[in-house]
Amino acid sequence: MKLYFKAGACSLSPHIVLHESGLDFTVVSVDLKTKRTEQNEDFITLNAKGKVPALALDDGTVLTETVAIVQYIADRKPDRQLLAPTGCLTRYQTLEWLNFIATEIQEPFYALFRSDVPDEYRLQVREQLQQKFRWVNDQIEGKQWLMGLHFTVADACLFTVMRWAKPVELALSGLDALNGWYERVAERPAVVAALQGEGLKE
Ligand SMILES: N[C@@H](CCC(=O)N[C@@H](CS)C(=O)NCC(=O)O)C(=O)O
Repeated sequence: MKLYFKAGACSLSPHIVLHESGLDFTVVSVDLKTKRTEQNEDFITLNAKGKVPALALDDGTVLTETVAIVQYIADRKPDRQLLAPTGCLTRYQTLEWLNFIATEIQEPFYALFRSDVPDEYRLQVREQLQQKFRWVNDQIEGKQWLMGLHFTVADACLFTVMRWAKPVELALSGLDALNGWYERVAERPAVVAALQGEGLKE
């Protein structure tokens, strides 16, 4: 399997999950401006949406969309308990988190990275994101991971988008449960390996 990524982007989520899974994979970085890979391939021919992450499977199939990719990887290695089996309520509760993170946190965040967004809208997004992170903080209170005892794909995805708070100076101070959880995630060997693989950590 080959993961197409951009350092620190949403592709970090499947990158973490791949390391957690123990599956064999390689990574290829993509220049999102030129849409060319580090091997000078035309990324658009691989993923017409022009976005990372994209996961090229060994048979040539290309899977896109973070939420789909992390589930696919987790299901390839059920023993790692990154996602509960089909039919288990906890699976759907983890998917509830994945959808919330993708639609309520990841998508709105993009407005804060764009220069063509009116300041008023940007301010509104910042306040809404802070409110959502406060809600997440309350959910994590007293738990080791989002789903309790097991680190899941949802932790990988939340960690990835929470990393974006720093570059846009979104204050998350005082959210002790959330910040404690973030530190625990950051210490996981798979997370350290993914960050190193993207040149984000020595
Ligand atoms: N819905 C997609 C969104 C992917 C996405 O927006 N990726 C960003 C990086 S985080 C990207 O590649 N942007 C490049 C562009 O919009 O041209 C997912 O969750 O995988």
